[in-house]
Amino acid sequence: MLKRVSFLLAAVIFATFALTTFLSVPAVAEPIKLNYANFPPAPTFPCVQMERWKEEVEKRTSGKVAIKTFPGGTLLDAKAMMDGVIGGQADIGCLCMAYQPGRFIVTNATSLPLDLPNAKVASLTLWDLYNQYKPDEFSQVKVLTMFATAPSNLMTKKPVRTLADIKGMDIRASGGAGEILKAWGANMVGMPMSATPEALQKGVVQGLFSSLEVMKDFKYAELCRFVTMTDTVIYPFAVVMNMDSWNRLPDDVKKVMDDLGAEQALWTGEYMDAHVKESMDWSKETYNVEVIQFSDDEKAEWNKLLEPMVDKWIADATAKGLPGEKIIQDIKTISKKHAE
Ligand code: DTR
Repeated sequence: MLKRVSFLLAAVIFATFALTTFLSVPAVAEPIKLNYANFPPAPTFPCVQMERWKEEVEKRTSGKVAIKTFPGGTLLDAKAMMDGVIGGQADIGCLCMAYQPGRFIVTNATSLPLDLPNAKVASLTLWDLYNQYKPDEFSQVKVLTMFATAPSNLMTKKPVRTLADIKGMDIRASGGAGEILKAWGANMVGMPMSATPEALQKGVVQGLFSSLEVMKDFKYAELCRFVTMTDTVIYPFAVVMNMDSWNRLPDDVKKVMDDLGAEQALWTGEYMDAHVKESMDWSKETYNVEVIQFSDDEKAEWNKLLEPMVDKWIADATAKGLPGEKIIQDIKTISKKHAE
């Protein structure tokens, strides 16, 4: 009897040992949770790229990281983005650098009239430029990626065919591109994209100046039945991360994010270029939007008015101790390389 009890006891001890040692499932670690803030509504391109990045990071880290996204300014709005991320209100934030021309001088040089041909070339150029200069204004954050819009065009309620048509017209832009509208004689009304639908609805502005994917994504085609192709400047964006949140990440997660930097710039540029085409097809089909193309002479007149802008930027940047001339030259060289 005693023998049987001790045998049973030994069997139980052995089974427990075997279960815990060989069969035990390692405790499932809680995923690292990160908040990602964005300012425009969910269907727009900054948020589409955000969802793509989230999915890729979660997939490539095998669920080690869980990212919660906040589109539509629900966590941080356009103007609070950079400081909100520095201060830790969000772990990650997407910002339009062109909204703060004086804060991001080097990277905003890409939004000068330098003929960057499309979002893909502009995004790759911007990412290279950032990595070459690593400007001080980013020293408090980890930069995860950068990308740019397609070139900007005019979307208006009334047709703009000549410089006389745009004179005095209230048109919305933001940041450095506002100077372009002023140079053409428009009355520039400055506001971020997120405030524009209401301004158009209420008639505060008669049109806007931006890349054309917004005709569909914000349904501007409903109100703006005319598009004038100026193919002017791109807008540069950055995705930045709070430095403490970055430093807390394990090395393998950091590597996944680092490896995604250039890839995400390319993905977003290509997405944007394709989406502009889709948006314009939709606008023409749904609202019969007219696309106005300049003659060569008309285009030359419009471009001439922008010529002083680059020289002025170089002078201002140089006065602030930056190699203004070299930055412009580098943008031209890098973009030419990517365009080829
Ligand atoms: N062109 C800039 C930036 C921009 C272009 N498309 C979107 C969509 C959502 C937010 C910002 C932007 C602008 O006009 O603000």
